[in-house]
Amino acid sequence: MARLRFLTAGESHGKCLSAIIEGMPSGIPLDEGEMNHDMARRQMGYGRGGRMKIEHDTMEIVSGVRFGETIGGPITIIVKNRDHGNWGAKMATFGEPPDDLARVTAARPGHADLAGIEKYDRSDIRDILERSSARETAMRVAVGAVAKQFLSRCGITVASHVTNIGGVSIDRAKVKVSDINGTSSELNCYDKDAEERMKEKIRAAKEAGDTLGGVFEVVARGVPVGLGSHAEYDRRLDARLAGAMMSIQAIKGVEIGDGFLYADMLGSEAHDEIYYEDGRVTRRTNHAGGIEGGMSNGETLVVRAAMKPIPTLMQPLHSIDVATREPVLASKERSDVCAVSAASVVGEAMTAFVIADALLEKFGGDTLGDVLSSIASYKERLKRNGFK
Ligand code: EPS
Repeated sequence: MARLRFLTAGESHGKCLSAIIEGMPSGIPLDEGEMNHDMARRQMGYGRGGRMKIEHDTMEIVSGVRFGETIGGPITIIVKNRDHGNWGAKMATFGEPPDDLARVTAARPGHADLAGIEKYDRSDIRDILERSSARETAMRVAVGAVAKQFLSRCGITVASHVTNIGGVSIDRAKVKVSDINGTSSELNCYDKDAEERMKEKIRAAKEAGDTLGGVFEVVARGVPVGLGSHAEYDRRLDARLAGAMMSIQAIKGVEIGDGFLYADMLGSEAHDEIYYEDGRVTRRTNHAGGIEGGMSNGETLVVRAAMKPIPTLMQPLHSIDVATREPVLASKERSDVCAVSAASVVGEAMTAFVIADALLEKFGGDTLGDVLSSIASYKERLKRNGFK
């Protein structure tokens, strides 16, 4: 069923991060500049920490692509960690730990530290945090960048924006879903007044040694009717999107379309009435966020995700030392105050990957040409029946 898959590997301060994508058709032209633009967008954002000044994340593709085109084999991508140079012996693959190695033993509430060290029976929380770090999201964006290149050839675009940071929300009357087009500001926010207030909130949190979360929204246009399926739980497009979004570090909630707002509505207010006007099937609303019955319905896809505040606090919370069980304050690592704008770029990437997978499931094909001709003949039928 799932035709596309990927794995990522690498520690935050290891030599490099890597990913392998398997199942991409051959013949997809890849624009290196566009893909690296997404890598840079993930690094931006008011409230990011010192690490982003060290790294200049660029994708190095080492397999599956020749002369700028996919060739059908697994695509391997590497992103080097510049900061590894500062960690050397502390992150060595072999040999003894250096004498001055300071083990991390104060678990951070909200992080993978406590459950991870217990599960994997390690004595240094670093063995857990190096992999649980959101640095891994660099590879999600790299994978998503390849998926986006494929989708753009199929007439599908994916963009995002930040709608809330620490309780400061955009004015929905000012920002329409149709405005979200990929141009980004410092916080990837389309309401300039709200963005200023969000920055103020981040500034205050930083001063207090605290952190902030928020909400972002991903919008996908050009998705044809009928991706996913109502027939089985694991073929439902909404389930696949929700799982993919929830897999992003620090995401604790996902909504499709009106999501939790539905709970307050009457059925007569909630559903998008169907019309047939000038030979076309139309809707006047999109409460469903482009998915009905687990399938795309031809409207714009709208997915929202809520991110919790980053668990590394400069004014640390109460915790325990995992070696002694003594009460301690949680460990402090260099970190971000707020990374919601970065998470929005990661959300785009995961959405692009899920749509690319669903597209291949429906249209198959070993080559981009096969996929495009299959889409074209399907769209002929859709057109006859009044769909876009
Ligand atoms: C991140 C890299 C990390 C953190 C952040 C995201 O780098 P470092 O730990 O060296 O500062 O800045 O990760 C976390 C907030 C976390 O809890 O792991 C990145 O590349 O996005």
